[in-house]
Amino acid sequence: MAGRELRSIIIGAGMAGLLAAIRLKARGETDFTIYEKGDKVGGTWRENTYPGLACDTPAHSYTYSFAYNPDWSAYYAPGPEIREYFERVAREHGILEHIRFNTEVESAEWKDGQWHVRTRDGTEDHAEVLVAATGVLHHPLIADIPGLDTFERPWFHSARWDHSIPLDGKRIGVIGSGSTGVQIIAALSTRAGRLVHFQRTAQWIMPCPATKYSAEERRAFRENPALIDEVRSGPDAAARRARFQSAIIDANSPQLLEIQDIVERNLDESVKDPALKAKLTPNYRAACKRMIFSPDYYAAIQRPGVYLENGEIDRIMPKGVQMKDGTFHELDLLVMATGFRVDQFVRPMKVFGEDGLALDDFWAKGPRAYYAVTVPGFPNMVLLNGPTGPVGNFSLIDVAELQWNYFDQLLDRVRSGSATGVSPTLAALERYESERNEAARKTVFASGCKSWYLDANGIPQVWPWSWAHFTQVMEHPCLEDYHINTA
Ligand code: NA7
Repeated sequence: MAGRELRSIIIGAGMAGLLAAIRLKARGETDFTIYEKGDKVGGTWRENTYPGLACDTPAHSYTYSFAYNPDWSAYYAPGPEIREYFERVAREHGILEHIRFNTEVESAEWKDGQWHVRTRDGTEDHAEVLVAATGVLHHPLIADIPGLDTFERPWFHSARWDHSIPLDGKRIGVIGSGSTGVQIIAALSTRAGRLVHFQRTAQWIMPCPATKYSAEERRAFRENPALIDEVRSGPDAAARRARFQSAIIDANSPQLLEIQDIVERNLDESVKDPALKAKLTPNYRAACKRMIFSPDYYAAIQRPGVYLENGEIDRIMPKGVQMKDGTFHELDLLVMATGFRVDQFVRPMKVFGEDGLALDDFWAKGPRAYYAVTVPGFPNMVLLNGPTGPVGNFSLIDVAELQWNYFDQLLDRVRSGSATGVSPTLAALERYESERNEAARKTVFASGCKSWYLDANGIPQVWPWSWAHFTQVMEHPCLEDYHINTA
């Protein structure tokens, strides 16, 4: 749709922020600035540099639809390669010159039909459109374990890896058995002198191929992009997605039983020692927590010098970790692979919408957004990969692309001059939330485990319906559910 060009402010130069910028540029809107608090693009792929870092979504699916990458080295791409991909795409699309690096946004306020943004260094800027592309798994959660402040040796969170600390031959402890902890253990199992994996909760592990693409395969991908389409959405991918989404929606589905069977067999075939197998066996259903994909964790945990500690930690002492049963693990390095505070989204940034409404107040009971993208009282603001979007081994790039297409259509109202601001009605959000909460209670995520998907009341804060339903609602916004402000 033709119309006047809008100015946009994008917060964050990770996968979603770059996507918004590229999409704006593609439609000829070049009046935008990305504020990025770090010194490089890539978001989570810039912040996480731990050994073993990889994406558990197949590389060709974790790729923008408009920027295929025939050169992925493996079916599951290593983290540094993904970071380089985002750097290259940003460069090739001329986005770097729009980014203000090392500039953290402090506040954003909607006033007189504009977003007024202030950065920590005192810069003020304004625009009609605000894109919050601030990421989800972003604020490290440091386990609240007594005595951490007394530990005399190096320790850090997995997303703050200090590469100056030696690893080879050292006694290393890793707390946490999510995707991160599992990848770190697999990577360090051949390097550490002694490696202790502190596991509070066992995890189901999906076997996956450690396939590396040969030069020939990469050439074939380059010459024939249909082969990339095949990996992204061919029959195998479609079947996997269909199985997974049926399992999510219905905790009693045959598809979930099939997944359960695969993970149980994986454990059975990979671990023969009954005591170790018992420690590694979760007491909840597969896919209740985010499924872990690993080709090598079970082999790693059985290597000489690697120990699985599933006892209760009593406290951290100056030289190691003291267990409640009296065991003491002396360590040279302690890694907290303890996850992230996932309820923050755009915060700690202060955002004020119409009539000074503070997002913090609107979200007092938890982050909410209509169809996971827009918030009542906050016109022309989009949350990419915001609260209640699809999670659980779907490609967040696909999610963000669909969300952007949806929001872009809302902006057409502003571009055409028929509106100054567009935001969902409170009634629409409440209807969405009530239906979503009801459906969320029936998902596998609510089938009896703790995970970062759950809110304080134990209700999964995620998309509880099918992927097809998500793509369908993202196709066109229902304008009756929106307030259209006119000047
Ligand atoms: P996760 O998946 O949130 O995992 C965090 C892990 O840390 C998990 O095993 C937790 O055990 C453990 N944890 C947290 N606090 C403690 C304390 N106090 N004591 C012991 N263990 C603790 O984070 P990841 O970084 O692994 O993965 C995040 C996402 O990144 C992942 O889902 C993918 O999307 C990519 P718990 O299970 O709660 O008992």
